[in-house]
Amino acid sequence: MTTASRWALAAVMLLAMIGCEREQTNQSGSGSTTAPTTGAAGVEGGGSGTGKKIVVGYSQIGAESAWRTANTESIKSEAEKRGVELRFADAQQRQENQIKALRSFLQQRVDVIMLSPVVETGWEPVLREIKAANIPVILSDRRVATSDESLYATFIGSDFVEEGRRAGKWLAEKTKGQAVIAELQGTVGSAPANDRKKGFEEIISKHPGMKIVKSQSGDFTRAGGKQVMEAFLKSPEGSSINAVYGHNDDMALGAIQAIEEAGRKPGTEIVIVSIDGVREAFEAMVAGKLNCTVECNPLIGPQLFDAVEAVVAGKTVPKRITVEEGVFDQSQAKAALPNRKY
Ligand code: GZL
Repeated sequence: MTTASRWALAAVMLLAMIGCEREQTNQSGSGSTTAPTTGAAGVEGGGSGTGKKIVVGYSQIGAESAWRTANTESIKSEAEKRGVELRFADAQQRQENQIKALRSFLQQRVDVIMLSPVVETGWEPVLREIKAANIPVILSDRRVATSDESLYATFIGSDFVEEGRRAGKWLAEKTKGQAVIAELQGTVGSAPANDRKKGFEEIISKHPGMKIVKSQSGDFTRAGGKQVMEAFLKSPEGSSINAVYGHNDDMALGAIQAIEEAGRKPGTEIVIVSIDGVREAFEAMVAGKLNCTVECNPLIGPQLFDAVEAVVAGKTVPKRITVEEGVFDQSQAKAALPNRKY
């Protein structure tokens, strides 16, 4: 074998060894069970411009309400439409499951992490770990309580305080400022529950004739709303209740069942206002059992993935992106129902 061919063979063997080494680093480094990802946007020669799929790790709260189901559908369908690999984790409304999922996405070196935080507090440690790994975080639907805005790229979701104000204004007008109110709160510690309570109370505090006599969490579920309303109706204040404020439609629909089972008339004897604007709320308004729903738009998939693509491309996005929404009562329900998208 000539000297030249020996050198050529050595070069080929050296290149083969380097190739194997890189493959092992990718697989052990990323801890990924699938093909190595691009890692944080632009790292490891991946990221935009290489034709590789963007990989998003998404921690969703659960499937507690019709709103959440529509929100998940909007996000999954938009990821599919844009060719983004969405790694989806359902937390069943438990923060510890969300934190576990976030750490797993960190290990997988996804390009972007998306989070709908079930409660406001307890996120800073894990968000700091993610920031240290230079993986952008997008908050979807609900915010986290932190003074360090560098822990996330943007928060896309509704203004829950305004939703609470709208519910309070509608009820004040409907009852001419005279209402004995039962309040069905959302998940304890969640941004929508905290803020919807705050906005509603801001308005009814202006009306001495409006008073919340019972208030408890139904955890945003229909079963929870029914159970809590049953207890309210059996309480000493039960017979005086003539209005219900539900932090979401699912709990209000459960309360309607409880009111009917107690032999009272939802929508007339007891006026009911809630938030979300899901299809079944419109059907209940057409049936005269629900009086008003304040819209909270779950269809934010397009806005979320606009933000994903922007951060992967290294662009800055506004820290806060809000969602357009309205208020619907029985007078508009029948006409609006055919056009409802969730
Ligand atoms: C609001 C969302 C709330 C909905 C509920 O953006 O977080 O959680 O109002 C859902 O229906 O469970």
